[in-house]
Amino acid sequence: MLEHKGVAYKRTDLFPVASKAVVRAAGFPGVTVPALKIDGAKVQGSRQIARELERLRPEPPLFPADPELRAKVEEAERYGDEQMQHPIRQISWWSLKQDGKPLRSYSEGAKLGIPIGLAVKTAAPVIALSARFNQASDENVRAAVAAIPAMLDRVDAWIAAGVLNGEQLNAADFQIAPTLGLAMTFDDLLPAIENRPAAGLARRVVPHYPGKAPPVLPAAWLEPLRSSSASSPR
Ligand SMILES: N[C@@H](CCC(=O)N[C@@H](CS)C(=O)NCC(=O)O)C(=O)O
Repeated sequence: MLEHKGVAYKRTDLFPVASKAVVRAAGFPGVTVPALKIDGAKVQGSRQIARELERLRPEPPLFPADPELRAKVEEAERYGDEQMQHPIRQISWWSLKQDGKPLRSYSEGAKLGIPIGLAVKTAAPVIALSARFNQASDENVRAAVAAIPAMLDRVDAWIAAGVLNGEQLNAADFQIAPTLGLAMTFDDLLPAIENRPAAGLARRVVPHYPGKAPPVLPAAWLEPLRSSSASSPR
């Protein structure tokens, strides 16, 4: 969104878990990232950041001027934030807990302040805690996987309706595409997504999403995805 607005920025990446304390120590009210300091203001939360950027720099817009279309974009944006981020986060931590080796690939380009090799070597407890904090239990992750086809159907329908992936990218595109991009780094999930319009949105907004993880999910959990990828539009 910063690049869309042409706002120069300095990026800092934080270790999961420790990020909570760092963000608090930096004076933000909550414990989550993304968090942004801009013009002396501290803005936290992806949706709040979109609105503050729109206020500070209206062009190019992140929200359509037409009120009806804006309401639809805001609905899609809220859905992405509240319904899509969490299940994909749960699947991600669960998968990395089974096999931590792919972690290095996710750290590509990260500005952590210490060497990536060292960060990766000390990652096991961070992964375990992140899985726990995100309630990434077997049961929840199985449910999260099963929810993916309906999620993708919604995104594809919004794309078909011109709410997402239109000529001008909007706040909902920037909200949803990174979650899709993360999901597509998992070889378990990629086949269910890659031939759908949703994949086109992800690749447009985040052409080089770092990370790649080989399959680790039990075959039975992936069953709901098999019928989804077979029936998805090509
Ligand atoms: N949905 C919110 C929060 C995002 C969120 O939960 N971020 C995670 C990292 S992906 C986080 O900071 N977790 C730390 C915590 O919940 O304590 C947003 O889009 O800004």
